[in-house]
Amino acid sequence: MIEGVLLKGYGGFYYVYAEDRVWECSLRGRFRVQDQDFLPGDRVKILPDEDGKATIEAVEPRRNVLTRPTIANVDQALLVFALTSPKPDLNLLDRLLIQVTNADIKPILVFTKLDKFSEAALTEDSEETSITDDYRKIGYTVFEVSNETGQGIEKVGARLKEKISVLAGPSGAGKSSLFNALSHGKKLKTRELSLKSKRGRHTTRHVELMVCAGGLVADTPGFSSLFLPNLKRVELAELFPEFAERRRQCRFNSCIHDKEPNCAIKEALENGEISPFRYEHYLTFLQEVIEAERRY
Ligand SMILES: Nc1nc2c(ncn2[C@@H]2O[C@H](COP(=O)(O)OP(=O)(O)O)[C@@H](O)[C@H]2O)c(=O)[nH]1
Ligand SMILES: [Mg+2]
Ligand SMILES: [Zn+2]
Repeated sequence: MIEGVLLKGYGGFYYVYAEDRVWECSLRGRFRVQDQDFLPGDRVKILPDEDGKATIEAVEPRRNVLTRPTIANVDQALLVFALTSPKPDLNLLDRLLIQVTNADIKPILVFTKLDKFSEAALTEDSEETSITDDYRKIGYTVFEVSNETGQGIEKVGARLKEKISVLAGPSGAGKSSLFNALSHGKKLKTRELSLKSKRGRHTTRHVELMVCAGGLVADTPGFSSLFLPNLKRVELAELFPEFAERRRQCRFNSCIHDKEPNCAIKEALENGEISPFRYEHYLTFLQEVIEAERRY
């Protein structure tokens, strides 16, 4: 038997990546009887037959399950945002960071359109280069790339090897273009191509993992808004790393860094050690968490 990872189920067949190739698999009878569901990302054992196909014989327990898109055993999420056109929606980025971190998935920030951004920075003096520095300072892994020129692509590719990754971010940020720049095989439709084929903007239809830069990657349709996961107010601050590391210097143990006196987070904000936009987003999310608490 060989160990592999399920890429997708389609039309009663299952496609499994194992030993550097994709196997078309059917299910052992007992799985059908048990009505067990399979998800992309499931680690399976397959038994090859004479005609190069195989049957799925066993499934490993899942380490985690991401919803929307539904994928099992996700190692990391590439949060893809354009540096410019469109301007990055940092509220959405911080929301995705909360969601991904709370699901125990490592976030990797990838800012695209570096080529356009560099041009813009030459013509007008822009202050936005500091966004990437802001997130690096907090401790996040941050890459800046151009899917057009290939700048920075190799470094991102090196992070994908032997991992299961998902691409998330708003539509138009360059997720499909990034996937194409990273992979040397199968190409995904980018927005331009999809408009040509008159099929609308939502070209990314079903969930599937694809082989890319020595790892497995799922492209996702763009998120435009996202609800926060079910959190308590103290848990929210824990998901802001730059707050979590200072929170024990707050006067009150139960400090939620809002109106309390002697708050280490507000002091760090005043000293310029915490970015104002991060604190602003924190307060917005805190309000949402408090409102959600009231509803239950
Ligand atoms: N100049 C430039 N354009 C890009 C870059 N990445 C994506 N684009 C363009 O941005 C548009 C949206 O890209 P797409 O990959 O479809 O975004 P998605 O919706 O996130 O999958 C397309 O017109 C791409 O050609 C980049 O790094 N530089
Ligand atoms: Mg796309
Ligand atoms: Zn505090």
